[in-house]
Amino acid sequence: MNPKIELYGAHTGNSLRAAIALEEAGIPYAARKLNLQANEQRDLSYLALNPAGKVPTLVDPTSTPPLIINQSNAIIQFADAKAPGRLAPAHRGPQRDRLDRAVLPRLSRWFDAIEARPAVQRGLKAFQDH
Ligand SMILES: N[C@@H](CCC(=O)N[C@@H](CS)C(=O)NCC(=O)O)C(=O)O
Repeated sequence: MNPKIELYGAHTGNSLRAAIALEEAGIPYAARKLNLQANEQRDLSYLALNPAGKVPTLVDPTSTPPLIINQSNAIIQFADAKAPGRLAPAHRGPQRDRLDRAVLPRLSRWFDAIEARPAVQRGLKAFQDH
């Protein structure tokens, strides 16, 4: 089996929007849940992936060398690039330019409008606390 993309996160807005973007893009991933209260984000093994000790972090082992992405906005851009047209219009134009500048970096606001979508519900479950 091919190695899977891993998304390290917790029940936080930044982790959830990264998970939702992967779900919307149809990218298979394994959710690796960190317990922030237990300071798992400060474990040396995690700091090697994200020296700031923050979630989320995406690891794509299918890239050579493996791709490690720390910022939720960058993870959203990664999902958009892997599945053009699923998160935003695929082709450049006024609508796409506006999304790049405004909507993609502010996906948390956008979620209110799309909460009922199955992909969003799956993304929200990825880092559920219980
Ligand atoms: N700009 C970063 C912010 C990441 C961030 O602040 N994550 C918080 C949770 S939302 C975190 O990991 N906090 C744990 C800590 O600071 O120990 C992103 O969008 O990914």
